[in-house]
Amino acid sequence: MSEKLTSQMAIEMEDKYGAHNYHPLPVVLSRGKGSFVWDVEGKRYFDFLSAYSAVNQGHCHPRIINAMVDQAKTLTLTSRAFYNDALGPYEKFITEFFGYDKVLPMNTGAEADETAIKLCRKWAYDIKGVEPNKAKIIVCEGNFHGRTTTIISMSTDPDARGGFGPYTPGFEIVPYNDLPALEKALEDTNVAGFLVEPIQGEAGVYVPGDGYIKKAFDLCKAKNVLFIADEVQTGIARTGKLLACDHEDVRPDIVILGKALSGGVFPVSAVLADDDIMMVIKPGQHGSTFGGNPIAAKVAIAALQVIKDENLAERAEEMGKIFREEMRNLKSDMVQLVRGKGLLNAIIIEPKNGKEAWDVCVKMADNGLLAKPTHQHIIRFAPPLVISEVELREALEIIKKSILSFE
Ligand code: IF1
Repeated sequence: MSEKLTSQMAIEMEDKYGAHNYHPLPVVLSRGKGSFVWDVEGKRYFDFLSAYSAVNQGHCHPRIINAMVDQAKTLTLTSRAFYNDALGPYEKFITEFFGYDKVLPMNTGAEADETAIKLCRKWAYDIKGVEPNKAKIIVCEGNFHGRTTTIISMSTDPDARGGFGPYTPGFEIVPYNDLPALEKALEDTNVAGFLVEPIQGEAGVYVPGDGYIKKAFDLCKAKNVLFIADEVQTGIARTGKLLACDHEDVRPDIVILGKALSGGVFPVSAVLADDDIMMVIKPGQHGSTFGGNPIAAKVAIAALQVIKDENLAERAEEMGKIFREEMRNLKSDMVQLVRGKGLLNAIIIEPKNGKEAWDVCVKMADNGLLAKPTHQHIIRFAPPLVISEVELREALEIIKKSILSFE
């Protein structure tokens, strides 16, 4: 009946009927398995974006998909007006998994960040004793926490925030990886929290200096300020530990999770905290229709169980070392710098003969590997953590060959 959809047709349809809020690489994907995705013409690619680290467990992981399908056939949504028999067991599981008293379930990363902001402010008024409407949250230059109006209010990226004002007040911006600036900002007694990405993703996989997270945490503790870690992108084994904060043995007061909490199956996010913080939110003060739905509960348990059973944090650590070593050995003056932790890595591209990071990504796509430039000169490399060493070495050959083709 209908003719088969080609890549060209799919691109034209998105262009015509969809809002132009993205500029994708011209690849139309229709199937995924493990470290690979296939386009509508059947061409196979290594996925080195993993949906921005949502697909840490690999595409269509059978245990996660089965958990979803089984629950989808049984009960999908009750709302939180009633109890359901999946949420309680999930809450017990995830709080024990990460070692916190309580969880507040949401859907997207941005919603979980919003939840953490509200929680922090409420804690400031109810517990810390900040005067009404005076609470401040310190955030970092170059941050990325999502797309809501409040979250873009604390962004320093002109694309993310420009033209969307008026902005939500109550945020103070300090440079990332700058302890003296943080210490100074913390002198204000109205400061309630410090919200930080342990590695800045959108900023270009910007890894702070050793000890930054630990010292920032200690500075916050000295001032009775909540240390809030946005682990939406860095969490769930991506950087070689369950949480990126684990690298410095920091236990944040509030942890924000999203993306890989569902293995990229559908939106599941969460905020973790202990009772002295979480219990400031009372019935009716926060929530979401879909947050904590039975499918999400089952999917998240399966997704976390896979992380543990397949030792994905350890794999990320080992494979990441190979990736960085191999890339640092590449003799190309187009590669200025290689940085990252675990399997969250980036290379800084020095343009050559007018060829930039975007051109390298297009070339890699031609050669069967997908990655995305960020900030014009940075390419992020974040394959699913299930990638085998053989697959990784094959992928590295594609990356090297693509870069060297511009020499
Ligand atoms: C897009 C970036 C990655 C995040 C952190 C919260 C959220 C994100 C640390 C919000 C989301 C995404 C969203 C995605 C692109 C992407 C991204 F390049 F923009 F920065 F991953 F690197 N905290 N990050 O990274 O989560 O509401 O999207 O579920 O297209 O905007 P969300």
